Amino acid sequence: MPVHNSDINTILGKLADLLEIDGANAFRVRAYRNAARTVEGLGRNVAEMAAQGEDLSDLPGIGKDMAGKIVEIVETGRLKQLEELQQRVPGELAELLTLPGLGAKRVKALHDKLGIDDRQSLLTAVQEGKVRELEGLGPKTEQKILQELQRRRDTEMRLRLAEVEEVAETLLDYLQNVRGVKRAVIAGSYRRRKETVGDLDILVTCSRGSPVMDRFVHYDEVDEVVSQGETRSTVWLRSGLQVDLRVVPEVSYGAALHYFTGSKAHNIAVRKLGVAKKLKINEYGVFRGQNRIAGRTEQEVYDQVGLPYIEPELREDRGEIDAAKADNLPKLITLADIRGDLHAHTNETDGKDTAEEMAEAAKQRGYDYLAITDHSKRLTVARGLDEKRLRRQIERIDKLNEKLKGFRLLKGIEVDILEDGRLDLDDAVLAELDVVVGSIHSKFDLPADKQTERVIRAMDNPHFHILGHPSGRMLGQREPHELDVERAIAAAAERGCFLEVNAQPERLDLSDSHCKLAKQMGIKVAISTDAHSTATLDFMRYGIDQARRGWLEPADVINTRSWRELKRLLRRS
Ligand code: DGT
Ligand code: CA
Ligand code: CA
Ligand code: ZN
Repeated sequence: MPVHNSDINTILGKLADLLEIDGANAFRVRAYRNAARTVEGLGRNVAEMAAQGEDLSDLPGIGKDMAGKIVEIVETGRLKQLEELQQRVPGELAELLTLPGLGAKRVKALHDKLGIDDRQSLLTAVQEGKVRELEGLGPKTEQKILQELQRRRDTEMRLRLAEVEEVAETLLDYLQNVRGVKRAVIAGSYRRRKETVGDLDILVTCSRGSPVMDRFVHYDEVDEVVSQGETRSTVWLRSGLQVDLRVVPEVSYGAALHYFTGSKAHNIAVRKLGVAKKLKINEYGVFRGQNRIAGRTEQEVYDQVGLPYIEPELREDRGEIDAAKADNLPKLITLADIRGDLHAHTNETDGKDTAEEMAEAAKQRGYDYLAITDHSKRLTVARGLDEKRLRRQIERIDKLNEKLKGFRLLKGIEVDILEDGRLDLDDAVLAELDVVVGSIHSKFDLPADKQTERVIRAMDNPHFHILGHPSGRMLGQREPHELDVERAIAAAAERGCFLEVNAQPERLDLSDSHCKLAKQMGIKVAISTDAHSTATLDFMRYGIDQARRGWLEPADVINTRSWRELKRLLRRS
């Protein structure tokens, strides 16, 4: 990797910031800043200069010592001194430097005077109005910092649904057991089963005098109480999740549940329908003038605006209101509709359990079939199968099937799609399989047209059935690769192939809106767990959540079929 001047500039600048926070001598700090500026404004590539043996200490403002550091960056792409400093200065403190109005000097002041060492302590200080009192930081800057902190929390601090689930359900259970609590329910994006959750919104109804608020703020996992009131409190949990709890009267329960389930866009659309009927709809109920005419249940709210009940997963204002008006809402798929799983690994490659154990676990889940789809040889880190090993696995599965009663293991592979769109295994062996899942595990960075061509070429192979984890995204970790999903869907439709909804909680790939697009374009999907152990066969329900958000019905999903029907679907003409 060639080192650009801007890389050097960034590293030296960061070093200067951390030194300043760390309380280093002001001259030293300035020396780094000056050197950074010199490099930035040089107009020549410093790495090349160094390679040609030029003495960097000839440059203005750069001494012997500094030249040595620049050479280190040029040669290694890193600076040891910076890395050591990053160990010492709290990482979160350095992050505060990127907030509006906060340079190193001010971050240091925040740290020394107010004990602020991370985003959360800064947020609290801002909310308490302490920050504006520091020199040079007025209410205006404070407001800007607050906005930026909230924006970042909204975008980056979203947790994956599955991570939130355990924490959320344990808390819910705890609240349900508090004296006087009648109902406790989680609303918000969690109830809509969105792939990531910003914060948790819990509603409670209870009898007078119930200590629910008190119990809530004293819950074991609470890290910090942001606010506490009679009907609303907000806390941070140790897991990094913010939770809002609201106590609502029984007569408002349905209206409140509807309101706090959202989405906001859906609420606005429903409220508009109410306005047309001269009704006011809010979290307390449905009102005509001063009279509350509905609000005990969500159904009552929808009744008032003349709509059938709309499932939470659909409440995104993506057409559900019109569909409801036309009595044309999808009858969403449920976990009970699933007859088998079409993507699973064993300990032959990077899975944990044997094919037999996987079969037993799938059987226990009430399935009729499970496809064993281990990796192919290109994926060496997973000890991918070559033709020979795959043939041996095929034989073993044939044997296993002889003794499995009322259940069938399908012979499959998750074959790598090579850079040019060829598949990683011979056609002859692919032809012996029941299910071929093709996936991209390399060259994620091709431009969209190349990546799309690659996928379409793979589908040209007559043995190809299902495109595995189509976009390659990892929630919060890896952006989807550039792929024209619409074209890929169209190509799959033409060729009689299918797309996967990978149910791994960090993948959920296809996304909800791409599920919907696939349905609109008339192609079916497979909802698959990509399980690497018996336990993770349970990820199926996250795939179902995603599919429901994508409007999918049982008929849109191939693994709701019996093996006989599925076999026919997989046959490419
Ligand atoms: P999140 O937390 O970012 O994952 O997403 P939500 O949908 O849970 O959003 P949140 O926690 O800000 O608010 C919960 C629900 O409360 C939201 O889905 C709809 C409702 N809500 C919040 N603010 C407004 C508003 O200004 N107008 C209306 N109509 N509803 C709102
Ligand atoms: Ca929320
Ligand atoms: Ca909230
Ligand atoms: Zn894969």
